[in-house]
Amino acid sequence: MDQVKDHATDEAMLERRAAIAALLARRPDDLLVVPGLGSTTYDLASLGDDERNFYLWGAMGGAAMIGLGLALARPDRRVAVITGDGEMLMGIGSLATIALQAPKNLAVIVFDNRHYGETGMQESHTARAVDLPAVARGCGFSCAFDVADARGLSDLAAQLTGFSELFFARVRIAANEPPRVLPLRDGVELKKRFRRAIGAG
Ligand SMILES: Cc1ncc(C[n+]2csc(CCOP(=O)(O)OP(=O)(O)O)c2C)c(N)n1
Ligand SMILES: [Mg+2]
Repeated sequence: MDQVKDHATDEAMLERRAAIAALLARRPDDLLVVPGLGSTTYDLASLGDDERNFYLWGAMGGAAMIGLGLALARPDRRVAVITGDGEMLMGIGSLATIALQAPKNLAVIVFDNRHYGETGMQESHTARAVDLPAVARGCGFSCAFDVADARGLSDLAAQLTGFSELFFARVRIAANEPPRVLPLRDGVELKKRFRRAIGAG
């Protein structure tokens, strides 16, 4: 688990749509993705729809725990939660439970733009003090990466193609708002097709 190195530099911030595209460019068949509500859902949808995506339109603070449930229920799959800093902060205690359970098939990735982008770009706690990888480590994650540039992103993308240990990653992204790409909004249908996609429906 040492492929992903910290490469924090002062280079320009990563752009979120380029970041999601790079992360999932070689998405393996078994990878289920749970995006947080709002921007990360739009980011994921910008890559094209996929029934292995469980889009969240609400449940703020719940993305990581939904990922934990999936990872525990389906040890034959890998699960990546890709959420925002505000969403992660709302469910920050989930990191403690996830680290204790430590499913080997779960990745928790936070797109940290230091703002609540979806609701008008109010500053979040990560803009001032909260260091998410440090929080994850403090909760017991043995792997918590800090990704700030293209090299780090490419390491993280490689990691996602076949990880075998729980990890956390914060991806530092620019606080911009690309045009929204809205996937299906019917929660019942989203659940049904996701269950079908993983052979549970
Ligand atoms: C319980 C609850 N509180 C507040 C909101 C409003 N809300 C929706 S998205 C969001 C901010 C999300 O910020 P972040 O996760 O950092 O995503 P970003 O858009 O910055 O990528 C907020 C406050 C909500 N949907 N549910
Ligand atoms: Mg944010």
